[in-house]
Amino acid sequence: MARDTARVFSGIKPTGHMTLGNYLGAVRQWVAAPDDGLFCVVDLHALTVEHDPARVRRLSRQAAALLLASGLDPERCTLFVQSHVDEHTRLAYLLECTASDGELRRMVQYKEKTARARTSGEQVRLSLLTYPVLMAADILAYGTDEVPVGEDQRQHVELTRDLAVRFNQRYGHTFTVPRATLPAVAARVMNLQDPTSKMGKSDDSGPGIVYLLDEPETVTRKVMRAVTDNEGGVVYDRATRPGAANLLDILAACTGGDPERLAEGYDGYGALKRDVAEAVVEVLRLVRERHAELAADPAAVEGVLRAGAERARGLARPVVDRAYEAIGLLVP
Ligand code: AQP
Repeated sequence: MARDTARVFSGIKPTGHMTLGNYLGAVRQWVAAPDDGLFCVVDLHALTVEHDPARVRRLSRQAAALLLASGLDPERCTLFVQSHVDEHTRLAYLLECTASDGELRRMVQYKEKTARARTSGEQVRLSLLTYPVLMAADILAYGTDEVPVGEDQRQHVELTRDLAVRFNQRYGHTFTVPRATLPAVAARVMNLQDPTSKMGKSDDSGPGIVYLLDEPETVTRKVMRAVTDNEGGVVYDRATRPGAANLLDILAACTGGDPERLAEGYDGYGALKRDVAEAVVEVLRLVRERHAELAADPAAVEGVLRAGAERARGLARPVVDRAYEAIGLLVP
């Protein structure tokens, strides 16, 4: 039966504490999505790099609580943990039989992370190469139309589209072809200490990253120490003045303004940083308050995840069964 609103799916990896980048780039779009969206703590993706099992478990619970605290309403959407729904890995294999080795080796994240791992002498897990295919399965299993993500995930959603189209051409129409939706501003929030690098939750550089649960004083300290430049005035130019542009993007995302227009209101960085700090503290205040309530009731969060997984299984199963049949397997 045709749906009258877009089906939305997206996920977050429990690889670190959730950041302002996750919130402004992705989670806020999830909260604003039409009813019936599916949002997932993609725990299997966290196993693609060196990990501590106890930490992944802890961060998975925390991510679920933070998504609820950010405003996801379990009455209006489905929130679940990826590893609770077997259909994702079931479908991933079929998509591995659809993808080529070359296209996965071209993924920017794979190239960057393997280069980093090799420099530090770490082994590169095979799953680091194949995980974009699992991500494609996450998305395609639900007949997803829209995938709200930050800029860094755009390439993986493009791969998902390519795989859906290829599968449909080879085996008959099976998958909806999804598209990435990015926020108008703050699609790539940069590290405050290194505004040419993304603010990533698995990075070690604490002072450059604002975490959702940072205390207001910590947020203010990090913003006030943000790296900018020595040029005069405040101008929005991502290429030549990335530090200022990042602060203006954050301010625009928090207040609903336009970064170029906002720049016109400042002569120097002191006042800009003060306003950014205040705006971020205000946006995060409610999230921190709600999180404190949810953290005191872990059983409620687990109940949401249990119900979410059951609903997700029911939605994914027929789609994945159709794919099994289409590719030539006997469905029991
Ligand atoms: N800095 C960011 N700005 C805007 N959006 C961002 N996202 C992540 N960082 C930013 C978006 O948040 C969603 C979930 O992100 P993720 O869990 O896939 O990745 P991460 O937070 O970037 O975590 P890692 O472990 O540090 O990831 P890697 O090393 O892969 O970059 C996504 O929609 C993402 O776009």
